[in-house]
Amino acid sequence: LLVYSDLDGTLLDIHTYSWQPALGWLETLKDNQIPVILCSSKTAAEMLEIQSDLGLDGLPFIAENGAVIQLDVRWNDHPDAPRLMNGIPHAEIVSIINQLRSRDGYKFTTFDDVDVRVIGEWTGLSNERAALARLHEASATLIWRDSDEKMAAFEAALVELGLKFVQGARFWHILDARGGKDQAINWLNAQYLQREGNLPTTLGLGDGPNDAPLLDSVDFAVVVKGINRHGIQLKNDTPERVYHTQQPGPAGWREGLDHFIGS
Ligand code: 2M8
Ligand code: MG
Ligand code: MG
Repeated sequence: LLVYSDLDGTLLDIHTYSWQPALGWLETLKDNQIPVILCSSKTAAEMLEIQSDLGLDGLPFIAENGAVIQLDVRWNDHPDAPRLMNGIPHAEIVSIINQLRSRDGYKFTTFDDVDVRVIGEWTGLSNERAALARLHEASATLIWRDSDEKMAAFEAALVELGLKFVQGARFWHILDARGGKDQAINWLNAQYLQREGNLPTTLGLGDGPNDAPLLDSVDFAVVVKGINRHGIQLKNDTPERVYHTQQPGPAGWREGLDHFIGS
């Protein structure tokens, strides 16, 4: 079994970032050598810290919504070790969105427009962690401050340029259309297949619209009750494959594992 999990609002409480209710399962999975592969909007710098907080050091992870893939530490023979970028770098994305903003007057504020203190206010992260949240390698994060109509036009302009616009819990993320949580999962599954000779069953957990590609790419999916009112639309939402939790955040994470693996 391979477990792919979103962080904010899924394994981590959306407000406090605590994972306490999931501790028992994290330990059981570790004891059984079942990899928990974190898959988030966060930067690799943030995820290295969180991976270590959760006792998952050395495992692969997916950062920046799939634009960045960290390899397993044991795969150091891989040409892209320690991590690879799926698409154009952060600086190029920033320059593109700044051009669109000055040409068409869209109103948004990116993580690059503000300092660490403001990011701390927006996210509730400590200054240290907020600084890590700015270290994007292959995506950009912003708060949208314009109409829905303007958003549709902005998104169309991004798509035209080979980028995509992904909704997180509180923010919007822009990355190369070649990257995504789904592409990253498929790429990692192929690595496991190649290195271990068989493809393990996959279980995914997520709470936001940006987790739909994650939840569509796994054998079994847990939709953790989220704060986003638009919810998640899945391609195959049968009760055998998809479990919707009653509880939000890490309590929902535990509930999902109880459901599929047993309490
Ligand atoms: C951002 O990600 C969340 C999760 O989906 C969001 O979009 O609301 C990222 O910028 C990440 O780097 C940061 O740690 C997180 C903090 O809540 O927000
Ligand atoms: Mg989330
Ligand atoms: Mg996320």
